[in-house]
Amino acid sequence: MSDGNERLRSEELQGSWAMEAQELLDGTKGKEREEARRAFGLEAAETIRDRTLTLFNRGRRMPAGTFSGVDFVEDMRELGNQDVAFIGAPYDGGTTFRPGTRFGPSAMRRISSSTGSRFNPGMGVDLTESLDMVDVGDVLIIPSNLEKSFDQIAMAVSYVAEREIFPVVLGGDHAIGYPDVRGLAPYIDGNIGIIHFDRHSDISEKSMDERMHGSPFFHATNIPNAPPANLVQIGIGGWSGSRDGLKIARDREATVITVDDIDRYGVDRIIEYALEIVWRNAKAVWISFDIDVTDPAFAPGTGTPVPGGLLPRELLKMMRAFGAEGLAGMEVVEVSPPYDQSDITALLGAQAILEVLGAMVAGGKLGRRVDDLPERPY
Ligand SMILES: [Mn+2]
Repeated sequence: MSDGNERLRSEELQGSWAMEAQELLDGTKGKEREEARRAFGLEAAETIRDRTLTLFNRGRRMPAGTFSGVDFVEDMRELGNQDVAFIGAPYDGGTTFRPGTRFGPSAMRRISSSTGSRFNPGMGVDLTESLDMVDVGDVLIIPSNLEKSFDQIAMAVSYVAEREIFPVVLGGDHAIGYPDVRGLAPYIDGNIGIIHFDRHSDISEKSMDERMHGSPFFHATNIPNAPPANLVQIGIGGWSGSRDGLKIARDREATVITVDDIDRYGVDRIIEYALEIVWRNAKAVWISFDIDVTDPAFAPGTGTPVPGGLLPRELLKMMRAFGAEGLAGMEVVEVSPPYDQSDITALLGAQAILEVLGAMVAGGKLGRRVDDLPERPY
């Protein structure tokens, strides 16, 4: 014990003791846990140099719950035979304005957690009866590296699609729209059509020298079986983020539907028109739902809000209509809890997913439908 006058020696520091102790504390339990973590999470994409990192995040900052309270698949080698897999992609390094969507997956999981049934009176569907749904947790994201994160996300979506399981990706900013389609495309035997809900056109080649959240559909529609002729953008408008995009959409002959178009022609005619284009010579359809297509009064929790967007009832009706025709997967992006109020944005994102799944069941496109229901009034 130093009396305060002698010179302090290193062996008298707790830090020195801790450095010695650390080695002895590294016991068999830790090693076993590490081995299991690496096996359960699968091998990371090739571009990840640190091979101790896995494809799915196992063991580092795990989500507190699962989407809609479904079972969590810890060992990804066991995935197979399920109908639906919820995949978190908590990446927000593609954000050009206000960040925070890395917390989107956990907010949608928390607000949707439920131990009860998932019955919808309008559809006559109970999702828990009709679908085998699991949550596979989060893709292991590299927060500072967009391209490595793309490789991880695309590989994770491929892993699910390869097993013929319907992927539901919980974003994340809209940059993930590109790797999501890239991961799905090899498993579609023909062209993929894309329904893209957004206030922004998100089809610029780059912003700030990178493939940021304003670029997913430039790169997605460069994929040979995801042609821009089958891209339908719904809800475009406002005063930000669409000038360059409209030029590219014109050059590529994509379809752009504004909020005024929906006002003028009505939701039903827009649905009919969008379905005709998205399915033309296509084998499958993907929904990319940017929550900011919604009026910020109903969805304030997003990085780049634009007043005057769609109303939840319009939006959910469209989701049901596209779901009923069958889909190959969907993503919900740009839910940003730091700007949310009472979780209403996360709740809308979660409900859009449930509406799509329910409509797919009711339409006989996914899972097991009850066929002897009474005749519907309309
Ligand atoms: Mn947007």
